[in-house]
Amino acid sequence: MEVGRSLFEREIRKRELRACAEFPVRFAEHEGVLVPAGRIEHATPKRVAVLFSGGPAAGGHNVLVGLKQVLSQLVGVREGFKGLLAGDFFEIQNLDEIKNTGGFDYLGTSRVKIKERVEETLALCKKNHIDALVIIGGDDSATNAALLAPHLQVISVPKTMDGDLQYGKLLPIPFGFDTATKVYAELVGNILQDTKSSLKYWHFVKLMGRTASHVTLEVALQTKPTIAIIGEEQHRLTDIIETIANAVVERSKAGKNYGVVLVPEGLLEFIPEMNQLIGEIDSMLGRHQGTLAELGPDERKQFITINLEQRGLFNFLPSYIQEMLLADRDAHGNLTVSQVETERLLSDLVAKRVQELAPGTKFNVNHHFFGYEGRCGAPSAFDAMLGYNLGLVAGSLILDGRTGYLASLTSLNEGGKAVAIPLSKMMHEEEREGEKEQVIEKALVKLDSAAYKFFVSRQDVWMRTDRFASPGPRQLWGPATNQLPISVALNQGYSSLNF
Ligand code: FBP
Repeated sequence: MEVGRSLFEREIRKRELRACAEFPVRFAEHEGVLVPAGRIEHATPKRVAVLFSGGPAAGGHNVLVGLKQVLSQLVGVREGFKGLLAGDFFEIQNLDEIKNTGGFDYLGTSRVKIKERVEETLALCKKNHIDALVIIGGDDSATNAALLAPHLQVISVPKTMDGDLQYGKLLPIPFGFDTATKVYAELVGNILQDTKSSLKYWHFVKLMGRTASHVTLEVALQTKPTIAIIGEEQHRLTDIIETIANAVVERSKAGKNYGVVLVPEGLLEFIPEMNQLIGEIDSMLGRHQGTLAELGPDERKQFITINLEQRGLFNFLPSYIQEMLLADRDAHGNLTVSQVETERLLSDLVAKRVQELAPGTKFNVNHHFFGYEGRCGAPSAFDAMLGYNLGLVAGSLILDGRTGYLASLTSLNEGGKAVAIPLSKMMHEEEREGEKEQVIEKALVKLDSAAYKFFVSRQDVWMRTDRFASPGPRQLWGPATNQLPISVALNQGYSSLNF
């Protein structure tokens, strides 16, 4: 174990991306994006605070290591914005122990929206003599960074295992996605091996990823399952059920009473009628918080659902789904999709439909949810290096006096280039909880993207013939170590899968 770890560290040091080794640099504006153009001459030492925000993602600890290398005074904030608002700061000293480790436990994290608490946040930073803040988080956290940036020096570092913080060529992928998808691809690959050995089960696997289906698409590209559903296709529930049920019947006729279906965690919100239903419930929960707090479960259900336009759909859904739809939302007002048993809903409805289409068809089902085990895995070589180098870039931007930028690495197949994207460029208007807000856009799977088109071109063959692939565990040395996520390489137009 020890030998493995030090070998890995040596490999990482060797691979410090060239562009980052040249930091600190001065930046010049170029079409709204900053590109490196020289060295910082007189950087003033600063007291810089750093926090994690949102769900953990592999590679986060290495961001801290990179930052510490560039900045002399680094202050950790415990539990993200929650800790910041409680003034929970500590001086970061030696980070050797957390190099190349998964999780966010060194600092902790939380989900807090600071829209209404900007003044308070600034006052706490001032009180604790913080000159600058580095926010490591996803789209909501980058929105928090954009709100603070005009008043305090702030740099955002893109993280999320969901892969939904992307910005064309300038931000190919945040850290955390590669590790999570490699962990899931190993697990799905194992199930594929099992099902083609035992020949008797259909496995419905829900894969984490709050909204976008990037994770499911990537895992599908790595494992070639029987069926993978991509939420962004926005099919109606009945159409999804019909597709899977037809596949079950067709395969059964060919003697294959087994298969694997990948289900993205965020699927329900993409199904138009479900989206409307969830929206109606969200609005009831938002408008009647006070009243609802005083009601028992049955009265609450009655109160929320009595006037719903989609009441018929609500009543049609099994109670385990109804309960989750009525549950309290997370800090950002989101349905907690990781707790909704979408995989079970689909298999229950498919089971019914299969018996209507071809009575007596064998359909034995297993359910799985691969979520938390992927987002905190020890980082893949890619995420270890991405995290570390993002830390160097963010620290250099701070020293260069920049505020309101998101640190990024582009041209990942050519040694990597450090860039900084103005957060203001990434903002757009969206309706959130009934109000128009400026937020960082969530990047969804584009149906005209190279990765999606590649998947579509293979989908039918994967359904009919078993092309199952089992990539095995992620590698820290050897040829497979350098593999980029396939969807990223395809979408960026890279000619090889290597970074
Ligand atoms: P973010 O990276 O956007 O914070 O989300 C990561 C994530 O793992 C989602 O995939 C998942 O739906 C959610 O967090 C689960 O959140 P929680 O930790 O609150 O259960």
